[in-house]
Amino acid sequence: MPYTIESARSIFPDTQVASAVPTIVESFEQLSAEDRLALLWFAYTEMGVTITPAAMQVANMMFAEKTLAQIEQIPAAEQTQVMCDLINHTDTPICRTYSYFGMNVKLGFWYQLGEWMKQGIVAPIPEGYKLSAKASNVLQTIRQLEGGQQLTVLRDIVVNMGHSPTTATQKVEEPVVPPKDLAPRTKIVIEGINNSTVLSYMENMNAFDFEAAVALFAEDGALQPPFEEPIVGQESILAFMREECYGLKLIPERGISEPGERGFTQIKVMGKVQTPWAGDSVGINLAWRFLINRQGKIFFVAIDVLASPQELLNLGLVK
Ligand code: ECH
Repeated sequence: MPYTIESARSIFPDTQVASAVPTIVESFEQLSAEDRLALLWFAYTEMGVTITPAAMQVANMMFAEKTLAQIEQIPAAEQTQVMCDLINHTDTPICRTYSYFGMNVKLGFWYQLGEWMKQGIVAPIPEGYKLSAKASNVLQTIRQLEGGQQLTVLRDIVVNMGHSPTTATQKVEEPVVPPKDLAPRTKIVIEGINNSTVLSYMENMNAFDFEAAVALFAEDGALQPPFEEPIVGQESILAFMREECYGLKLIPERGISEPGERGFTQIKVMGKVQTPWAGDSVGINLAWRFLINRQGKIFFVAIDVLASPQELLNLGLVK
């Protein structure tokens, strides 16, 4: 049987992914809006990881300026209402606008609101706010996660906020403002891997040369980001990379390559990724699971956040 995207998703089935992340996001969504707002504030301000605005350079913040200025000018009670609306996915003009922002703009938008909350420009969380027992449990679970997983939880929550009408959600394409210079090309060495497609993939991603990275995919190839459905086809993958991958640093460490069916090759690489939002202070532990076709093109690659650093050593070798 030839591979399908569906069957490709289960290569290296013993990879242990950080399933705590979607579980926490789900229980978070059950809480009241006030609790969710306060919980995010506590989680963000207590997080061991420092968020830097350096990533704002890769975010096209121009898209959020009008909305931010609007929020800055309204009374405190209305500011809190806007934030609760965003958290509640309420159908308001601001929530609709927000849902059209790209991932980095959404993060930059909340980064700015967080700064304003600290300075008293935007309504802070009421002093002495007491979380419900359920919310305290969720916060406690977040506290126990490693830094990379805390970042992933916050990002996933922020990305899901706002309101997108269920019909005809044609996302407005943001004009791309790539950094002036491509990042310097650095040669990648991965212990146990000499597959040139995989090595070129890592090098091109780190150079933000997404056209070259996408050219390594089969035309109907797919990329599956952590906790998401696969993105299929070169054009869609390129749009995704332009929106979400500037500033990422891929740090693959070691891997294993084994023959698949019909001349395909399956390759698992373990390593880390750094986000421009946290620089080199956090490495998110990852696995890339590649399925390379007979022509040496990427038919499928899944990127998984690993359950624990110990998983970095789990190459799926038969014991
Ligand atoms: C305040 C209170 C009110 C509510 C809110 C607040 C603000 C919260 C803020 C949160 C900021 C969070 C941030 C999180 C950043 C997370 C970044 C992550 C990046 C992961 C990247 C990965 C990349 C993987 C990939 C690889 C590939 O090879 C292919 C592509 C791709 C406090 C005001 C909300 C401000 C900044 C987790 C995993 C490796 C799949 C992309």
